[in-house]
Amino acid sequence: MAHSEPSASKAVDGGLSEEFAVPTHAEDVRKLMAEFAEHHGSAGRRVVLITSGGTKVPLESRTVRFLDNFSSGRRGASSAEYFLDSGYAVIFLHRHRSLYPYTRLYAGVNLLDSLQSESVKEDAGQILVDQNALPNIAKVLKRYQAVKAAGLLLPVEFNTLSEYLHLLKAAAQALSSIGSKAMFYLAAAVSDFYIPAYEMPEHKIQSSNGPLQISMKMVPKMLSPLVKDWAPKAFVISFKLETDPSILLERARRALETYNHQAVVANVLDTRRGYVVVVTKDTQQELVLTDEEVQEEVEIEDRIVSNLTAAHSQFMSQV
Ligand code: 9Z3
Repeated sequence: MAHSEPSASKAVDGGLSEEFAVPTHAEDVRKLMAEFAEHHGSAGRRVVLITSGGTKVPLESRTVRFLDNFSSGRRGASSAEYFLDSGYAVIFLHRHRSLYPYTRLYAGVNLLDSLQSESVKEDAGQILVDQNALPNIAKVLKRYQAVKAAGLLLPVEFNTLSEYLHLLKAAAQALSSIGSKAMFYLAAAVSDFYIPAYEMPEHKIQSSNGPLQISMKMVPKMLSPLVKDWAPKAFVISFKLETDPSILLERARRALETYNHQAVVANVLDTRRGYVVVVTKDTQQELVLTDEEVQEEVEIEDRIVSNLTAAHSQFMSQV
């Protein structure tokens, strides 16, 4: 046992700072995000915080083993591109090495296989790109460079659940200054369970001690303080992932009732690329891609983002 058990009194954040050590860079990142939000907000731009990728939960303090939540990061990364296309500035809070906007389009490609140096002098500073290996590269590069030059994308990385939770809190505080211009698009796959520091063994768990039994605590639900205290004017969207379709909508509705935010995007693991339901208090909208659209490489994130940006406009006009 590494630390003593924290006191029973819990802060408004469900005990976040008591149970999870604050990352050393959290305050610097908060300032960066606040400057980004103020800069874009004062230019009349909306800002979306996208969370993307899965959280990692360590089983040992000097971590050899950990539990991971599944998410490739594709939904977050592709949505970031559609939000940028719609004029939003984007804070991209993502799991280290999960898919990233624009580069995600070449995720399966070995870069060295798509470059040619034949007939090019080594020191000439020029290299040929194989257009078959990197299709549309010039177009994608232009979009990426335009976004970068305009400072419209702020990437922030997390690895562990603890980093994710603290950086989400920092982001929410940073975005509170722009009120209803802020959107939270919480697509990251976040663990429901963790082992508190005071129950975690310091060293690698030994298999010589026999089969492993672990008991995990419930992760505090950050959506509650986010909606109530940290960014009460923002437009907040959470995602609900299930593997059993029969319970999906009931769970999505329950999340809306519990946290009182604006919408839940409900999806089932196997069908998430072609079917989601956007659930709000009064509506339930299915977004579906036809086989033809899948063939044409239409992405469902395009539909999700159009749906939510329109709802965000309506939300802003009502406050
Ligand atoms: C999602 O449901 C995302 O749509 C996916 C995207 C993780 C399925 P990929 O990254 O997949 O494109 O491979 N994210 C939310 C998952 C989650 O942990 N939700 C919590 C829950 O369902 C509530 S916030 O309880």
